[in-house]
Amino acid sequence: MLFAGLFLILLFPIITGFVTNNGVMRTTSPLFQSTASPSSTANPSSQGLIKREKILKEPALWEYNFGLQDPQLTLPNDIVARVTPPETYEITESQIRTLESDGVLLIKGAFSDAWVDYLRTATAHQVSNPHFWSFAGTASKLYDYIQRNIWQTNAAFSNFYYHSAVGDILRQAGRTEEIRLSTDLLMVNPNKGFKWHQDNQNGPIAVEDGLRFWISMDATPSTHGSPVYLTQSHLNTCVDPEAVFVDINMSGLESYRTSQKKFKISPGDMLIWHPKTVHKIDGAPDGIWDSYRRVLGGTVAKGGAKYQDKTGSGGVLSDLGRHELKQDEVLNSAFFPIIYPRFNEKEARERDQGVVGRNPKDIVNKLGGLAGKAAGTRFFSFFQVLGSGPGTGDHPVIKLPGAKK
Ligand SMILES: O=C(O)CCC(=O)C(=O)O
Repeated sequence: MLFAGLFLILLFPIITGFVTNNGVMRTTSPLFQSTASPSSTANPSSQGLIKREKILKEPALWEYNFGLQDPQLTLPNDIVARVTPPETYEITESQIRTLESDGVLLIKGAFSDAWVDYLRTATAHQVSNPHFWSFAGTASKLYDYIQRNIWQTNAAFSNFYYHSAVGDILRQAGRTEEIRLSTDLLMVNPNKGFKWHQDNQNGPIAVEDGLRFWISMDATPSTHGSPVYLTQSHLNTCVDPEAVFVDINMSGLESYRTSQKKFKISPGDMLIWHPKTVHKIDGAPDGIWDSYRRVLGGTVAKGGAKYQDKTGSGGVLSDLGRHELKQDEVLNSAFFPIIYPRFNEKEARERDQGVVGRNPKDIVNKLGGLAGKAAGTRFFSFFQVLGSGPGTGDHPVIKLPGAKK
């Protein structure tokens, strides 16, 4: 019964997507283009004269792929996959202090054009060959394409973590000697955007052990899509640690809500923030992206982080693998691969062999605890923040056992 319920929940978005977009084929969109021009004011479509068209249409049911994918991309800078040590990139003490005091840091041009092109090509391949694990977010129209733990299924992304300077940047930002990838997300075009929220899909780690990262392959359009943060809001003591959505008019946030940082993003820019920092992404007003906004983001764990079993809470959604870690054990597992000082060959091999991943049994076991009332409500709230809840337009409503509304 429970299995049937969960199965329906997991299938719901795909069924909805299929019915509402019956027969819609993917566009032969120029995803491989090096720079998609942001929606510009000079564009008649953005002035309401021409109906705006999505640059990317959602996949049909039969287009989804399973298992491991490898677009066999050549890495930039003569890097030999699994041989060359990761690159380095120095950030300044002043940047680290900005992160610590403001709760968010923008590093302009952290990744070169070569890396941006690499990520765009990897994304283009992924979107043209959609993976099954993307269907919940993609078919329900939250994003044009979104997939959690993309590094597990697509070798181009794991190679990015193993060989780029991402680990080196994050270890400096976190003042730590080790970085493990806790969870990641490939996010293409956040349709109607994310409302104000804090992050609690950080994988199985404590908030203080996590650092959020966000690497953009595109410029944000001039009219929408900029990330906005409440400066210093990581210091707040009023937002429920389990909350996803945050009402910034709530009592206790007065001193933070008046100081907002809105970032103008260019390709290769990287944002790093504290998981408690309250932030939002304003989507396209009509939910239609006629240019690309491709981002690779996620959470890394600092050295010494201990496994936190989140079974029974919404947090488990970012930890659906069948590993053997138990509460408070050091996070030392191929499911959370080390990327600084350098990748571990055994962990990388286990990824390549498909030992690391998810299967339906893992999901049923781990989501089982969500059948409880309170947890169900929180899980529901996670989908709300993605814009799929009531009052957010035409997105489907996902009902869970125990969810109140
Ligand atoms: O860029 C996005 O689409 C969402 C980013 C975000 O708010 C997050 O990763 O927490």
